[in-house]
Amino acid sequence: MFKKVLIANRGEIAVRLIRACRELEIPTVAIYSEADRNSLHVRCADEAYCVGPPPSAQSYLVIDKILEVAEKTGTDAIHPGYGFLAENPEFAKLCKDHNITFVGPSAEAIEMMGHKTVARKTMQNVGVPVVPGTETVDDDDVLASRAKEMSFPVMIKAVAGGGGKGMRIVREEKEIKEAIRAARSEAKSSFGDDTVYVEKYLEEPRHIEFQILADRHGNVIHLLERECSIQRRHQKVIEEAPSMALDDDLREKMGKAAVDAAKAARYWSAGTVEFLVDREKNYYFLEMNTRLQVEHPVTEMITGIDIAKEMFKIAAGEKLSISQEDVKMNGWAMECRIYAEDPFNNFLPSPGKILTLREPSGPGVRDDSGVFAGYEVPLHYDPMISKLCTWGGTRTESIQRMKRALGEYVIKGIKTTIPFHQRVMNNEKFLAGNIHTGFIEDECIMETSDDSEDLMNVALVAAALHLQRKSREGVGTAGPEKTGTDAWKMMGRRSRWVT
Ligand code: MV4
Repeated sequence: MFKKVLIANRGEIAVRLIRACRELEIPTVAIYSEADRNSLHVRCADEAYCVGPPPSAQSYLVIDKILEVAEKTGTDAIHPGYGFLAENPEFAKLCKDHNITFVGPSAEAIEMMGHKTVARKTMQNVGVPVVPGTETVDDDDVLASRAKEMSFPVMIKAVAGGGGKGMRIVREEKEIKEAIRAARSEAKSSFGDDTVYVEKYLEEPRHIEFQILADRHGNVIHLLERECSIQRRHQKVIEEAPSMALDDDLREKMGKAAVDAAKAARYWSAGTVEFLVDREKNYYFLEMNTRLQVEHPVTEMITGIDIAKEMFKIAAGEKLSISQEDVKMNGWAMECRIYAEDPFNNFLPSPGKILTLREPSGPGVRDDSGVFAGYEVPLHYDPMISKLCTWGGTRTESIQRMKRALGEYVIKGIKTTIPFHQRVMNNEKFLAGNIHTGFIEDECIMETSDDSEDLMNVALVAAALHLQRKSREGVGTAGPEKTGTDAWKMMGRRSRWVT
């Protein structure tokens, strides 16, 4: 096993990984920015080093600085968590060059899955269904005519994309040219690559993903599915496992497809294969996330497998100790992501000092938190402060426990999304399991404010966040995982708010 592990991340996921290391009896090194000097992950780690000023581009994303800390502390492995450098193939390669184990997949697997059409082709070659679509086409006129042949609606996607950027839905022929131009331009500025292709657009799909574990000896298993259809502006907000949409037959088929996908990529480590599932229960490969995901706890709760610990064991060269037959589905788990945002004011970020904190506990409750009473939530990063998860023998019990736990949760000093979750937990369609990726927009869970002063605040924070993001999302570095507020998107997408 490793002598010492550096956690190249912050917040709740850094704390989660330090806990895994403590159980494995591996000493840990934390890194932090000047804004995170007093944060929980710094307190939990055995050692901690400052790597720069608050902006991520000057701290959590500075590879040289992180490797320098690793070398001076005698670290032999680095876990990147999610976001930041987790899906940066260059970082994975540089770790290897420095004789430090990257606790994740190979640089080659990250790179391949980061390119949408290359990933699609790899899946097609092994018989995993993908959404009908084109290859990359450089000429706008040729791409437009391919789209017409496919029939509308279609979706234009950036090959370097992910999480909704560089994507455009096109419903009519007359919109196609402009949409291609817009998608290319957004892709160019976000990813430094304006290559796009076209897919058939699926209406109201479910987003179902399979957790996989693979060792460095070619063994691959899946740990069942998670239902991630409850999203707001491409950020997941509630996840559950298993999914109401799958029966045993479909679960087995999709699980096998996920394992085939990982094998085709010569994948090792923990990873997630995402699918879209349509109303007719057809499933299509969407993308593969080559990292530990935010929502991994719900899978841990229904399988009893500690995914974070497994990642370290796999990285150290151990063979998987579990076979597919050992993976048993037990009960039902839910996750509510708690953000420091004001749900009554367009989910405006609500940084500030936490004055009072009482975290829920009791039967079936797990709260993976990155905060404590007296902590000041900084404005520089993703505002997710904790992940409240509940387990129950049935979906109903899991929801009852979630309602109970949300009611127990006391956070004073900042606004949080707890009231939003309480509404979803009482929504009839949610309770019936009748959900899809447009659920939140369709159900109007929160009334939005029309007060002009509120709107001005939204616009100001949006502008500040936009500048901050622009400065940190350097070309070629994977951006933070999509857990943060996308307030800046309101400027473009909800014209009503900026009129
Ligand atoms: C789609 C789609 C419908 N049809 N592709 C959004 C994020 C990116 N990873 C892929 N996304 C989508 N791709 C086709 N051909 C609908 C979405 C989508 C979505 C997917 C997963 C979760 C939430 C979503 C919300 C809106 C759109």
